[in-house]
Amino acid sequence: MELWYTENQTPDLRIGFRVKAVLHREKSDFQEIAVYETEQYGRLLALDDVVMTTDRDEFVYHEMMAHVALAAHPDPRRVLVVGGGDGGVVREVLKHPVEEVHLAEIDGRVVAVCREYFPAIAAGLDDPRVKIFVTDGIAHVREKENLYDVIIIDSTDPIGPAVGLFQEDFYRSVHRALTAGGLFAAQTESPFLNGELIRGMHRFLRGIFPVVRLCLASIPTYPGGLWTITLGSRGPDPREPAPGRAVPGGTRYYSPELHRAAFVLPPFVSALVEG
Ligand code: SPD
Repeated sequence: MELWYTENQTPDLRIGFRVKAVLHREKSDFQEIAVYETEQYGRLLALDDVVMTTDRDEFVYHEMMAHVALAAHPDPRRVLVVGGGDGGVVREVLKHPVEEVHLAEIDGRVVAVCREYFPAIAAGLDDPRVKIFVTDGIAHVREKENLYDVIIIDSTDPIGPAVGLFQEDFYRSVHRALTAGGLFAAQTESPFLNGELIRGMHRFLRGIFPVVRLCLASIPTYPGGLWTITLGSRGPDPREPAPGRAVPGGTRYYSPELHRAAFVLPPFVSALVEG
């Protein structure tokens, strides 16, 4: 009998993956964590039945979440990743000459499961520059002031414990936790399915950060296939890599040309973030 993993992306839309094997399933204190071996995308991590990452398309999301913000900063030394317990964003951040990377992940079981089933994604977690805090990212950020050059918010969808990561109060804390020329990047969902969320976030972000931008990446296993990353800056405009910044080689989606191109928005997306 064929086995399928199906994500209900909206009440009217599903995406299905033919499954070779269910490798892991557990209920942690926060969510259901599952790992499937799929035919099309290799290993797939699902949290509460929502696709977080897959072996075959993870590079797009993790490279864009990390490199756009890092390359836009002239000298990023201390970086915070909120969420992102799989380690994919941390792995990419470590390709820059950073001094310290803090990971604030609420669910320590996600880190443990990903170390076991996604060793290539979790590869950076044992780097001596990385410090893992198993804690609520919102509280972690609230307690910090003028500490991080870059903050990357690699959250789950805006349901359950992640709701606060899409709210104004949290971004006021992000602003405070950043250094004077610092910037953040946050995953902000699909322009096809979450337009009003994106519009609302950009409205309040413009009241907090002098520069707010949106860029796009193509992620086939996320709802709608086209994904948004929102950046807010206290200093540089993230649409360009900072002058003279060397960009890490060996990336498969990100390049300096792609960096600039990712900010060219189709009119239906610019309409979400203007006014
Ligand atoms: N709809 C899924 C959005 C998930 C974004 N975060 C994924 C975590 C991968 N590091």
